[in-house]
Amino acid sequence: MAESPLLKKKREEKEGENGTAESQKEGATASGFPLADLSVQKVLRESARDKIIFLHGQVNNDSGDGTDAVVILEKTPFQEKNISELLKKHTKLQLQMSNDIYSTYHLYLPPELNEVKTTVVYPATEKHLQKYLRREVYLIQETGADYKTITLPFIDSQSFSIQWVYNILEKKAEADRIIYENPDPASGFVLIPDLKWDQKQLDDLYLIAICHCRGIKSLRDLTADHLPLLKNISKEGKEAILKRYGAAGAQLRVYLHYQPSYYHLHVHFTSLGYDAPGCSVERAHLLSDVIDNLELDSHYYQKRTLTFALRADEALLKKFQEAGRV
Ligand code: DD3
Repeated sequence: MAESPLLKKKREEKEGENGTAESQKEGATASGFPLADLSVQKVLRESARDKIIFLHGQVNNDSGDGTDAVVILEKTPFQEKNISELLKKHTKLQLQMSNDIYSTYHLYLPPELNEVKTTVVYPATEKHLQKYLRREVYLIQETGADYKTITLPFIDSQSFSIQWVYNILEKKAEADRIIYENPDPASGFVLIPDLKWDQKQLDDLYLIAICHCRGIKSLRDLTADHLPLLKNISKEGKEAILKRYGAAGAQLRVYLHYQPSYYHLHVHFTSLGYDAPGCSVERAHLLSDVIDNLELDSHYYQKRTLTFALRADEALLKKFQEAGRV
C-alpha cells in the first residue's frame, strides 16, 4: 500500500529524533520483554487467514513458579514503499513447485523487512487468558431493567483495572503518541492510535478517542447532557485524522462498543475498508446514530434493549442465566 505523504513525514521525523528507526527498535528490544525465556503453555487461538497467533506463556521468576503472559504474534501487512527493496534484497528464493507457466516459491527476507508485530500482556491474569480462548458465543438481549438489575451490579463487583486509560489521560504513558487533545474536563478527550495499529499503513487505521470525564461507563450512561462531548469527538476527531493521516471523515467508521472491553467511555475510529475486530452489528454503535438517538430522546440508551454477544465462559452470561434471561 502507498505510504501517505503524512505517514512518510512522520516516519522521517521519528528517524531524525532517534537516529534510525532500526536503532530505536533495538533499544525497545533491549529494555523489553524476555521473549526468549518464554515457555509456551498453550496456543489460546490462531487464525491462518489473519496470520495471527495468541499464546499463553510463562516467564520463569526467582521463586521458580512461572508468571503468566499473553503474547500475540501477527504478520504485518506489506508496505508499498518496501516492495522494491524486498525484491532486491531477498536472501533466498526457494522453488516449491513448477508446472507450465505456474510456479510457487518461498521468499526469504532480511530481518528488517520481515518483522512480526508482537503484543505482550505481562503479567497476565486468568481473565486475559480467557479473553483470547475461542469459545461459543451467545446473544443477550439486555433490557433497561436487565442493565440495572444484572449488568450494572456485575460491572460494579468486578475489579477491571483501567490504569492504562488514566495513564494516557494524565500523560504518564504514550504521551508522545497523542494525535489530538481537547483538554476540557467535561467535553474534552484524547485521540490516540489504538495499540492494535502500528501506524505504518492506512488500511488498518485504528484510533481511539478517550474522554477526559471519568465515570461514564458505557453507552448505557449517555444522555443528551453528553451531546457536546460526543459532537466534539466526532468533529474534532475526524478533523485531526484528516490533518495527520489524510483520511477523510467519510472514509472512517466511528463507533462505540456495547459491551465495551473497558468501562470508561471511548470511541473507535477505523478505516471503512478495514473489517476491524468488534465492528459487527451485535457490538458496534455508530457515533452518528448515537448522537441522533440522544437528540430524539435524552434517555434513549437507558430505555432501549441492547443486543450483544457473550462468550460461554463469561461470568456475566452466568448472571443472565441465573436470572432466567437466556
Ligand atoms: C487491552 C483494551 C486494552 C490486552 C490488550 C489490550 N490502545 C490497551 C493498554 C494500552 C491499549 C489500547 C487490554 C491497553 Cl492487547 C488487554 O487496550 C493501550 N494503549 N487499546 C492504546 N493506545
